[in-house]
Amino acid sequence: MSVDTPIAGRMLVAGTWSTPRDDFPSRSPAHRDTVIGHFPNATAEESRTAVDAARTAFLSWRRTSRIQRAECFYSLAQLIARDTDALALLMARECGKNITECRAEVVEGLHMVQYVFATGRMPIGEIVASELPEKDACTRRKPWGVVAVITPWNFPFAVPLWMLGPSLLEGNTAVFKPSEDTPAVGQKLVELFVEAGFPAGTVNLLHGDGRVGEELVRNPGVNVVLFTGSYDVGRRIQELSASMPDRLVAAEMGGKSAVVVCEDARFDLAVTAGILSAFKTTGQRCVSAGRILVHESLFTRYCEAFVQTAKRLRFGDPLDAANFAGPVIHEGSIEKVLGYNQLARTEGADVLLNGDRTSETGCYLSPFVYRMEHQPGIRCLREEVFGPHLALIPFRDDDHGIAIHNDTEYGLSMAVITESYRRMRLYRDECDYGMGYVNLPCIGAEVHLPFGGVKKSGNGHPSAAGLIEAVTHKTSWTVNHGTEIRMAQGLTTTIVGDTA
Ligand code: UN1
Repeated sequence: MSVDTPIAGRMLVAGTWSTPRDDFPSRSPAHRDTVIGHFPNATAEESRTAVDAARTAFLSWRRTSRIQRAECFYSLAQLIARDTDALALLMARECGKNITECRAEVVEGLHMVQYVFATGRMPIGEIVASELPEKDACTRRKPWGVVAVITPWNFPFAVPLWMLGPSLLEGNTAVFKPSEDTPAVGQKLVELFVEAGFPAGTVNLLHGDGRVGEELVRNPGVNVVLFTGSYDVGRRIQELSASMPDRLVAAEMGGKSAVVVCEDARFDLAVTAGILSAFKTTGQRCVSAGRILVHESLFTRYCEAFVQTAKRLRFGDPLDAANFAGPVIHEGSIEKVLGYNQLARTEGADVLLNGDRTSETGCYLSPFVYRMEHQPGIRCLREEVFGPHLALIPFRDDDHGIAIHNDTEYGLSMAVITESYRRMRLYRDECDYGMGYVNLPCIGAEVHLPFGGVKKSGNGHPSAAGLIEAVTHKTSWTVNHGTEIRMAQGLTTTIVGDTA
């Protein structure tokens, strides 16, 4: 099929693809007139059927050997490797990320699948001692059941795999709802799961907007909701789930990450780290830096070098590998970013690069860069923008730097640029974050590490390799090899009447 033929959007329930429907289009942010495909918006009935299908499939999938489940991921890895170029191209067209970033994301998804396969033969529990020598005790992990996977457009391939991988390996089944901005990539991923031989009902696909997500979350047949996206939606999911006693929500909800450039920083490294953190993916990673904190002794020089470099960045056609980054995702995002640029001006920003719309046909924005002294309560220094909007903030000493770093309601990722191991340790211990980096950008996590944050950024259930904790519950199992009962803690076994 030519890359220009619009994709017929279908949903997958119990192993059967629905007939295509044209409820909403997926458009390329690079050319709003280019339609990637037409997709159905799942009805309440379709959502219920998908959860029922996952529940039915759970009964047999959880009884399949863990190693057999892992081997399905081996097949999936082969297919992802086979289709890497096509997947990257589809992603670049649908979400506007540069083709080089899309390829890196496919590789990140592949790494997750490889990790899941490789952990299939690893231990899943612990043998622990009992007080009584004739007893053996161990811990085991068991799957919860049905997992709802609700994912964002900015990592439409890797983030679903962070969630689907560990969930399915552990014996759960899933209902997956990709973002309505990237349904084509979501559908392609599910086609690969089917081709890899995952049994009917283990992965079900629903398309649609927030209403479909809400139907899923309201369904008591869903045991776990895995969500990455905005704080408001994550909060709503947690509220809807609060009345369900056995519902677990793992939510990753954005950030206002910072790079801290200390007085002993390697200067060029600090500029590169700042630029990549702020503007890779056009500032649309949840880990993107909205703030660069620079020691006052370097501040003027850093601002100049940063602006000179930022001016040279090319934001353009996602299919041209020579471009640094692409457009933002849609018109709503343009409005939001321009709104924050305006807010920064009214809050007293000293604007160094005046970010603005640069195209009528695509959602292109140039970077907005400003300097500002930190003061409490300044919204543009505290709130997530999710676009090319960056504050350069001077600080006096490490205590001041740490205080500014922590003065936001988010705590996702951070980087400190320093040559001092003492200073590095101070930032490691005093800053609020889930993922910390030294002499690196604050983006670029690898899948075998937990991915999550604190405060408004996450509720303590990190994704990727960290997700095994959320998609299983830990059980204990104790076996008596004696021929009579002896109890722990010296508890007597005498039954009333024995001594009479
Ligand atoms: C996200 O921004 O939503 O750490 C995910 C990174 C990538 C994943 C980002 N591995 O930048």
